[in-house]
Amino acid sequence: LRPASLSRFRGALLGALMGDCFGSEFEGQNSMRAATVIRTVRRMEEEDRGQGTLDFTDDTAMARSVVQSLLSNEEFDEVDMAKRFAEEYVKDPDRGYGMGVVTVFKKLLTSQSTDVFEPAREQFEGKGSYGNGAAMRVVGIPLAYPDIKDVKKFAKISGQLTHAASLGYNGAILQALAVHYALQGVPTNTFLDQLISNMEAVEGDEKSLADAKELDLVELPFTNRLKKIKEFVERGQISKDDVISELGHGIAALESVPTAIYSFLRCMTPDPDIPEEYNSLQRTIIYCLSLGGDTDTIATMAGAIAGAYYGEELVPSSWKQRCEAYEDAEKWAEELHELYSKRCQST
Ligand code: F2R
Ligand code: MG
Ligand code: MG
Ligand code: MG
Repeated sequence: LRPASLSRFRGALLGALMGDCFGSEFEGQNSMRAATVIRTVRRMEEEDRGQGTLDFTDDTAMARSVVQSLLSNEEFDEVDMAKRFAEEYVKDPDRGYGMGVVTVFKKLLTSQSTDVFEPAREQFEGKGSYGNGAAMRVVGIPLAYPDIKDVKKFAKISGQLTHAASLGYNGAILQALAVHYALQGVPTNTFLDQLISNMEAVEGDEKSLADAKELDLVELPFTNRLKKIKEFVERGQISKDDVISELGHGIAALESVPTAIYSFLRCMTPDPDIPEEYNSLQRTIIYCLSLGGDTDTIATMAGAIAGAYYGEELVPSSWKQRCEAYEDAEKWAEELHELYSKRCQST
């Protein structure tokens, strides 16, 4: 296994943080022209340091718990991770958590059961959540595990702590795979082909097939959207309305993870609506914000992928320094890089 550069690790965690902090200002709005987003972004950039920072939301709060759990145990530990999610929620409940997931935290804190997956299974009358909360926080997994089998396995299990529906945890697997391949610098076309072949297998299991059917979705829904992305990338010039209607910009994993991946790929080349003073990583985040809807989450996922691909060189300090606790992201990126490199040597 090839060790990836430290710059890519820092890019991934800082990209995710910037996406969340800048994106949360736009969460729940309609799509808008890039020029409108940029006017607000300029104000956000220009605020004096010391005037306070842009706060991160639940996306980063939970991503931090994933990373801290992986670093302090040097292994995936579901009991420890669940405890961190719940304790972090109690410490700061006003980070904009999903309406449903809060019930999971409360049960984790009071339950006598030793099964940490039980509260998640009870969500939505036993159907489990298909929200994007498992995907939005998963970046630490592909930064801790170089082996793709581990990436898939631990993205799934970490997701199942809150999201028992296959559409929830499969979204986490897809997002983790996207960061994994971005970290390796895999070129555009191979990137999508790899995601498609992996997701075909992931979504081909009994539960994923049954869940898709139950929700009246096409078979292999994530794979299907990845194929749509391929078509969009080949065609070019896709309108925001088409992106939103075909890929989504909502709170469900299926309505947001593919959109984040598309945004990353689309923004590899200049966009006539976004000034060239913004680099590819910034362009990716700005584009996500312009889609409206679940902007913090789509931008945090796209930011993680783009940051892993371009590395820290494209993280402008003017953006980074506006974000709450950016120093933690830098420190933890180094520690994850060490852990990842150690694992590369032992395989
Ligand atoms: N919660 C938000 N945004 C809304 C409010 C933001 C802020 N307070 C404001 O005022 O602007 N954002 C955050 O939530 C998303 C992640 O959610 P997560 O962790 O997946 O939570 P949950 O509750 O499990 O799922 C979210 C919603 O999806 C619907 N849903 C999920 N599974 C369902 C099912 N099986 N059946 C029916 N509905 C289901 C529910 O509406 C859930 O509440 C991120 O955007 C994060 O930023
Ligand atoms: Mg503040
Ligand atoms: Mg959020
Ligand atoms: Mg969100």
